Amino acid sequence: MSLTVRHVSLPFLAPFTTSFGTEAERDALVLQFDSEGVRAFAECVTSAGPYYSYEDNQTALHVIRDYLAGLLKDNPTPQAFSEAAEHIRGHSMAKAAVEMLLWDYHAKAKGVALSRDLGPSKGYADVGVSLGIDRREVTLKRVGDAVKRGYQRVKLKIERGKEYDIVKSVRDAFPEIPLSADANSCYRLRDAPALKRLDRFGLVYIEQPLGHDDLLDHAKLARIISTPICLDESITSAERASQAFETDAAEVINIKPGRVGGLGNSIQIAKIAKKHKAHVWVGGMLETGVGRSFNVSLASTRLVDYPGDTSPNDKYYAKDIVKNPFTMTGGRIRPNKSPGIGVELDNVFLARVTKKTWKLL
Ligand code: OSB
Ligand code: MG
Repeated sequence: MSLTVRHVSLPFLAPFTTSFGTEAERDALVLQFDSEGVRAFAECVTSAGPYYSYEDNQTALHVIRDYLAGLLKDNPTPQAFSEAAEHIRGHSMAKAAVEMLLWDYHAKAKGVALSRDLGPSKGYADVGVSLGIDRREVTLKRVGDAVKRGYQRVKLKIERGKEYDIVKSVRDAFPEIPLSADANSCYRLRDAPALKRLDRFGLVYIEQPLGHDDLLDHAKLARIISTPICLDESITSAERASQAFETDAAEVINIKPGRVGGLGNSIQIAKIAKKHKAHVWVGGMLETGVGRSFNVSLASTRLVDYPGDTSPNDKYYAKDIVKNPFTMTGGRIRPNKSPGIGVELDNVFLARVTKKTWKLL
């Protein structure tokens, strides 16, 4: 049995800017687990610094090495692992990386595709695009290209004070497209008037306008604006999802398996949303082909009803670490059919982009 973690650095085709900063490359931790002749992979969604969340690559590596790796003996099921890891507070991204490693492991051991193992499947994921903050002309060009490529929804990253102009420009040029805006937590409740001005643009939702761990002020904001609220950062567990719906803080949740502790919790959150007649979609963290394959599998389950941020690999990278990147037709991506996540690693390229390797088991 062995557990290997690689720090992989892959340059983006273009830097990605959100209200919390700009990233020029994906600094990913890629996990590899070998046991009883089965080789599994997963990706931790943390990045170099603690900006989207308090977790970053260093905290994740620490938690995986010092607390989670030891729980892998006897190849536990993802559910058994999550129960064993419950006494460790927080660190959902580190836990999710190991939980997903076990989903891939057990799906491969059984010889079934992960997308089948996750429950009833649509057979495809509905795909939208997330566009980083950029100059107006660049954004308008990107939206036009996205519409031409068949994306089913366009999400614009917004920043405080500049939201009205960018959303208006895009809406004026594309009156009909399903459009959303993601603030990544850059507003406070006192900014409600600026957010209310966006109501006129008919956004399908506004994503995480307020505090990264807030529910209460989102519930207050929901009574002021007519645009539905989608929560991302604030939803770190199934309990938080229930609380968000019970308090009417959100009508939509962006599920990122990495943020909520893994695929088991993701499915639970999707079921909770269904019970509340709310909507869910699968988000992204600019993952390499490894992390992307988990997101696409989850997004193709019947429980997920809105288009997600699971663009094909070539939106992000000139070359990815997998040999079989996803392709999109008609705004849909089909999950891989071979066992587990079904990606084939390009080992030569992987070695070239690996900055450091740790043997944890
Ligand atoms: O808030 O959804 C977000 C990227 C990095 C961190 C946070 C977010 C995002 C994205 C991009 O919106 C989604 C993707 O294309 O992977
Ligand atoms: Mg978001």
